[in-house]
Amino acid sequence: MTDRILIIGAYGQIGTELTLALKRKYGPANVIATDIRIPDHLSDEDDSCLYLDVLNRRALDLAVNKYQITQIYLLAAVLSVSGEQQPLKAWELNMQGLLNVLESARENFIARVFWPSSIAVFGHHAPKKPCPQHTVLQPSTAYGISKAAGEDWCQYYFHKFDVDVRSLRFPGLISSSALPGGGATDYAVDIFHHAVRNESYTCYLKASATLPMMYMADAVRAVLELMEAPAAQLTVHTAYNISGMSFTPTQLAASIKKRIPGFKINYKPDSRQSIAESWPTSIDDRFARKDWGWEPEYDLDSMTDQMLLNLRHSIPELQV
Ligand code: AKB
Repeated sequence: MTDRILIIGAYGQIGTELTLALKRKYGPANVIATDIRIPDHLSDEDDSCLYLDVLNRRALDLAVNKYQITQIYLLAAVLSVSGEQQPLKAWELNMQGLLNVLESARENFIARVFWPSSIAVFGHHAPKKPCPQHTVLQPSTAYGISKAAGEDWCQYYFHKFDVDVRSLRFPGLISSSALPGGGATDYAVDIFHHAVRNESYTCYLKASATLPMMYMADAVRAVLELMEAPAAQLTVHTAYNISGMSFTPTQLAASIKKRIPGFKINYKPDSRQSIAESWPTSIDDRFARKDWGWEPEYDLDSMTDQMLLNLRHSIPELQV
């Protein structure tokens, strides 16, 4: 039977690139991209998108049945910084959205579900460097609380109801296609948008704030590889730690300066620094490597090259 894919939150930071990758893999006709915000201009490869609010359980079930869905990718979420402004909204969307998808998957015999977790599940009491797969989770943010609870629900639905739900604890994701929305790691994308315009950048984290990060091409490949892995090989049913690279704002700025010598950064840490301080600085991803062969391709310098190249091609005012 052909897989039929439902993506919820198709035009967010992960969805923008993952939707295209899934359309390439399964064929555009087999991928139903949905969001609550439909972009004005869609690319040729990406010419259809439906409105779907994951909090509307009936609409979700209707879509699952109408399009004979076999896999659901739930990407809609409120991230760490936005979640601190509206903690209950973060809890409602992140938690009720996941529960709606898990219930729909259970009732409609969906073959596989993907749901992203985050390094935000770790708090001050988890080891910082590297942070192991199995450790204490005492998240510092509403977003982290919803992701940690969500992981437990995924594991519960797996054991109790045989729902094959798979998850990754993403670090900060860096992409040239979509702007991040409201996370503590957003600086690592914003900085490139300033650099390609020859503008200096004021960083809201301390110069020395090391965080785990990943280039989006690696993140998308990780999702595809995890979702293809034979079920019998998977030993983690909460969410897998995965690692890409770790760097400080100073190291990222130095990598940009090697390519744009005039680039300047200054620092004005704000409340986002305390969120960053509660997260690990590097991630031990040995379970992902062993169970389904995870290996990142991009390091700091190759990611910087790719980001600058892509942004110079995609920002209209840089084309003159
Ligand atoms: C955020 O900063 O909130 C996210 C994350 C690490 O999950 N990028």
